Amino acid sequence: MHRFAHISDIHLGAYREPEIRELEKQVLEETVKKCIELRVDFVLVCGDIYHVGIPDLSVVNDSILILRKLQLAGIPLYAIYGSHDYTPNGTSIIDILDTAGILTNVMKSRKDDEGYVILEFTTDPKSGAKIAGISARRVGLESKTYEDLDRKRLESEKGFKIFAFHGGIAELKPTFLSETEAVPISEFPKGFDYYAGGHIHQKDEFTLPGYSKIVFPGPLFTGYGRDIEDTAKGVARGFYVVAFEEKITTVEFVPVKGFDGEFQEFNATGKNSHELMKDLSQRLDRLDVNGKVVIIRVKGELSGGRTNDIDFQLLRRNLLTRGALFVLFNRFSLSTKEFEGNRVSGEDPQTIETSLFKENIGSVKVTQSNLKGDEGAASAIELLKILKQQQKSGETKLGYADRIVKSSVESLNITEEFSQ
Ligand SMILES: [Mn+2]
Repeated sequence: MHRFAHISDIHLGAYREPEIRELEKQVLEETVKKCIELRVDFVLVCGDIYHVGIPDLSVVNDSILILRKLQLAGIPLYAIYGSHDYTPNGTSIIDILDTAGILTNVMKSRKDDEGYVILEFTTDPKSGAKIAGISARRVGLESKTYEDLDRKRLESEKGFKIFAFHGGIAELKPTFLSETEAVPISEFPKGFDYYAGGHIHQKDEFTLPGYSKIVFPGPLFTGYGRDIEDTAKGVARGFYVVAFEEKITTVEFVPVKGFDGEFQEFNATGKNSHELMKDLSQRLDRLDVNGKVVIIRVKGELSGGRTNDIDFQLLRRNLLTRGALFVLFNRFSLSTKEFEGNRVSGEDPQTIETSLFKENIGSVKVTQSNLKGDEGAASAIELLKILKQQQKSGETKLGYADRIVKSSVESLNITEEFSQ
């Protein structure tokens, strides 16, 4: 009997706050401990180990200290890139961990003479399981990899086979992701024993004709955006353990508790800022928040007053004084009838960024087709991701500027016209 652990979307470093980072570390520690206790043959992570391609070195150091324990226990760690792990140009942390022997990147691809994408299998020495994987890549490029995939070759391989991927499947997409890119299942090779998914931040298991077991573990801890709300509401987080001999015998979800949460939602519609503040402080005062992560969503349109009238700092301080571990107000969907300039609301910053770009891309005059329409909006998001990168410690101002300019030009695919 063999076993492996299937983990996905850890998003280490997604939060700056030390309290959440500490919880994130504990969850990883607990996960590694469970994998060792369960004596799994290997661990497979299907992308987004880190929240960004070049994370804070303190986050990297902490995680290596923990992941090393797998290595010391003789448990190999296999991984593919997630959409957050890759960097538009240059080396990502996943490459460094691969070089250092902490993990093995199992996406090994090449193109044959006819332009087909050939994927090589990675064979786990102890269990004999064969893993083929497709990492997340830039929007557009990824679907091309699937389109050109030599499926026959993958399908004819004998043995216990796992297909690792990071992305949505068109037929299985949850409604909240209906706008993101997805690949039709027909482009996946058939007949693998297990399809190990990542990217979809919602735990689920599926079976489709020809595709026996498709599993998304969802985020291990809490990811970002709406994930922390779901965790606070009590949605289970964790990973899968799959037992197999020649075929799969069991597929089990192993929960890992991140924190005790409290989620509250307030609708501001019909209230003025003064009334909302009163409502917030009264209801929050009644909550038992001791030792909990408290997430509060405030939405709707105030009938009067400004959103700035709500003293969120004061409300937060009160909750912390009463023992809350961490407090987060999501007020991206709060607006007011009174004029406040060009304010856009949405569920979280990512949604707001995407809809802003999509709304405004039409007003940008460009000749390059990849900078127009939805693809243009995707490029803009890509560019924003690069521009958010901070200067690394030890990096000169000039080096920093150079790196940002180079990555930006490359991400927009305008290298040829600009290279001199
Ligand atoms: Mn993710």
